[in-house]
Amino acid sequence: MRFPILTPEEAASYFFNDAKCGFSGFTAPGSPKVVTQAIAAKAEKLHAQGEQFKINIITGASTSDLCDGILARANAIGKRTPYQNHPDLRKRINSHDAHYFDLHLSEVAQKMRYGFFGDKLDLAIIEVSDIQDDGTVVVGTGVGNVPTVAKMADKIIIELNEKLRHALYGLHDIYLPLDPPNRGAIPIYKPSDRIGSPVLKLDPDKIVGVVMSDNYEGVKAFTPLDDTTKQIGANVCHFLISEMRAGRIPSSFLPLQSGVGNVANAVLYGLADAKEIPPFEMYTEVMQDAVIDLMKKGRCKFGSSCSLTVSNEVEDEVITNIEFFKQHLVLRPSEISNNPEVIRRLGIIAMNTALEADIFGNINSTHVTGTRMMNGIGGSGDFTRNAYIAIFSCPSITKEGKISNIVPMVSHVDHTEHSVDILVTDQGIADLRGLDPVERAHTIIDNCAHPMYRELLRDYLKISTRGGQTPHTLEASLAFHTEFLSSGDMSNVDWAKYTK
Ligand code: 0RQ
Repeated sequence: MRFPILTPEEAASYFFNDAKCGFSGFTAPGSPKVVTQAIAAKAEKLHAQGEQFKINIITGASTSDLCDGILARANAIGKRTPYQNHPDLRKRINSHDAHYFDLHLSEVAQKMRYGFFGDKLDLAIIEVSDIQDDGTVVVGTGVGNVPTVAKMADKIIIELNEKLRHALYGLHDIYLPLDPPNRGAIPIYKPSDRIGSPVLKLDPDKIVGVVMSDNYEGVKAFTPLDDTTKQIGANVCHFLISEMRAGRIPSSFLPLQSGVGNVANAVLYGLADAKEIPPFEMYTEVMQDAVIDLMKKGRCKFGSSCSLTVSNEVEDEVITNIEFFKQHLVLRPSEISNNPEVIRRLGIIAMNTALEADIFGNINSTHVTGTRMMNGIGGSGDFTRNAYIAIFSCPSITKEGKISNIVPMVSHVDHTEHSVDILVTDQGIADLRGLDPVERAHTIIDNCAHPMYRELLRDYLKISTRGGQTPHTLEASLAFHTEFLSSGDMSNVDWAKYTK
């Protein structure tokens, strides 16, 4: 190999305080795993000597414990964007040790190129499964913003993943759109269309060295499905079937997008048994374990994604049978997997998860009780705003009923009522299309709220008598949340306090 082999410590020596860094990958797959451990150790050593050392990181999405986790524990992250989901980074963000700005994932690469976050990156770490002497690489199992990161970085450090070596050629479709005013159409007309290259050409002069790695991605296995998540999955499938019967979804079906988390995984498992739904395609950003299962069963014909966000066990199975999976999936950069133009054209059915929804259909996916960052908006906005049908799901109650996921007013808004078509909980389905705010409120309370909260929510509407199109009593609109913060149980709310 033309490039020097570096130890992780040698690679880490290039990183300096306040460096602007771009990392490959999207969720754990494709993100750096080895150099990051050495950077964390370097940070701890420097901090012990009283020196400042934090780096600023742009990724594709969340990473893994070997990246966000270890760097957060070392307090080595200055600024971070976009999506994250690691508990230790979450703590740093909520205590302001790490600054975090949360962006729609489709926009990160272009905003970098437009110079919105500075005119260059100092350093990039890019995981690859193969590299040639001219700098041509086959990237890993998560693409993210890698074409743009490679373009903008002064220096590139490669992590060559032995575990994936010689396996992935042909899995990716790498495409970098031109920036305005020169951008043309992105010519994807079906999820399986390929418009770019299976490889990415890096500037060999920027590559300072290669660090070897041999880890799978370490995606956590999902919590086993429980009755609530199974019921949400069944309700989403029931809705999709009824739309097909009504002719609003063609009998050949439309491509599906599915978000992250336990609820999204349960919805996908529900599709395995929904035999009335024909074998379908996905145009999405993450492929979870459930999709691989659906592919093996012939239920999912083809998947376009940015990442193979599967557990180590499933990743092993994919790599062992990689020729089969290359026929059934393609991995793209996030600005293409999440591209609004393509999502609108293909007629995607978007299925994402809410932390809470309000009775008018506004969605909070990111902030617990309005202040504490959970993960981030991820790609949910890219898909929701451009979908053929935008579906959100969540349980009706959380923490044994001390939290109602249906509230009078969300404590933070990620997706407004204007973008949300369907709300699904374990209780049922609220079809919000064509409804005014009051009609929406009754539909959501009757179909999605848990029975223990329905009367409280109806009473909220009754006390909201000031008029206006959207009935609210502003003093009481966040009373579910303030009650939870004071007594630990939203159901203790007493509207009488607000009507005197
Ligand atoms: O907490 O872990 O302490 O039990 O939140 O809740 O029900 O397990 O939900 O794993 O499906 O995640 C919205 C966070 C849901 C995720 C969110 C508590 C609950 C539990 C998790 P515990 P569940 P899931 C594509 C699209 C935004 C990004 C996105 C997400 C924990 O789906 O991050 O969609 N979405 N991207 O107890 C307080 C409430 C709560 C609550 C749940 N109302 N108040 N706590 N919890 N509701 C992917 C990418 O973009 C990469």
